[in-house]
Amino acid sequence: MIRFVTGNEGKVAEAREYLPTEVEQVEYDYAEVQSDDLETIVRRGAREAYEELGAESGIFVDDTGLFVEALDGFPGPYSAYVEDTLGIERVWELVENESNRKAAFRTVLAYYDGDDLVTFEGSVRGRIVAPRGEDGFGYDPIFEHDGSTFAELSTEEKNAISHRGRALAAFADWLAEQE
Ligand code: ITT
Ligand code: NA
Repeated sequence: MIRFVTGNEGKVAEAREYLPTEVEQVEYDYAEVQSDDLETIVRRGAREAYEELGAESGIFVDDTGLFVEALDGFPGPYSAYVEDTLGIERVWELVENESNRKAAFRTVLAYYDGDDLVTFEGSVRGRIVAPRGEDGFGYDPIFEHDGSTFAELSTEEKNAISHRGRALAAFADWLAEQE
């Protein structure tokens, strides 16, 4: 069993589909300094959560951002705040009149078991479109890759190509090597 420290159930569903081991969701608010990059946030978060929650199993955290080219990488590390305040419809409106609508999702995971502190990352390129689709979560309805938005894909289909799926694949490989 490993623990996933997150308040985001969409992330947990994706991790459960991918990882070979049991994943327990734990809600704990580790410090996220918004000016920091994803890697710094997760390294610090995994260590802090492990020290706070105890050593019964390894712990991982996931920090993700949507980086829009025409907006110089915004919302990036501010993605959660921007989803809560502006909402994804208004992010689409910010990009609607740009000729360049390219964007990328990037995820960094950090795992800590009291011994190893390891990170895994994944990214995927796509473009920002008007919202479509009912599945997924967060920015999925406005992120299109290969003709479909991520909200038009099943969890399995999204994992096969997504930022988080790639990071989880690297994490799963590493876990398998530890056995
Ligand atoms: P935790 O920090 O508790 O894990 P969070 O939702 O705050 O949950 P992030 O800071 O990593 O997680 O997420 C940044 C934002 O990006 C947030 O609004 C998420 O809903 C969104 N997001 C994360 N992964 C996503 C994905 O795979 N598809 C679409 N949106 C995603
Ligand atoms: Na967060």
